[in-house]
Amino acid sequence: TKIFQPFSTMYEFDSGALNPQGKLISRRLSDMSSMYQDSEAVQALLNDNPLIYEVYNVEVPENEEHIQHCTTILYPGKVGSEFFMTKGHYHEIINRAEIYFCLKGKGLLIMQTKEGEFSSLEMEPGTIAYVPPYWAHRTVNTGDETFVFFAAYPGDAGHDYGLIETEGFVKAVMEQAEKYALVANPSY
Ligand code: S6P
Ligand code: ZN
Repeated sequence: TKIFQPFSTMYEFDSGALNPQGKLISRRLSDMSSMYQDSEAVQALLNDNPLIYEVYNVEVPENEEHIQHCTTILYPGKVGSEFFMTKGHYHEIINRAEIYFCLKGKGLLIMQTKEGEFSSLEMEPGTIAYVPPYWAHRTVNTGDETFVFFAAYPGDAGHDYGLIETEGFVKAVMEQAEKYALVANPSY
């Protein structure tokens, strides 16, 4: 067996970034334009193509011995009245769980199973959310500042975006009367 060397990473409290930054994933509206409900609002924003979120991913081997860990920085904003959100996914190995720890801002963690069960949890700094095995998960920035959370999950979990890309989540998170509302997604 090859022994892996211990190491640490610094979390930058102001930005939510990691140092060293690891593998950086950036997603703009054009990377997920079909996931928002209001296609006219999408078209109107596509020229600007806003940055919606970034993931700073500590690079460890993608196998069951290891624990993947990363921060997600989800910017505030809306497409029409739908809040900025992550794409959302099932894990490729679907029975792999995950822990989210909110560090900054506020948001909503929405989850669903393939059987159509739906659940949501509010996140604020200090909230530790548990995403159990079999639940797809997406985060939504329901506030007006940057929403940041740390995530840890089994090294071999992988990401399956397919079903979410075609069907979406059971509910969309929209702004209504200066609060958020969970609204049925007609294409689910
Ligand atoms: C990974 C974990 C998060 C997300 C990240 C971006 O299992 O759930 O790190 O990857 O928040 O979301 P998404 O849906 O684009 O991967
Ligand atoms: Zn995940």
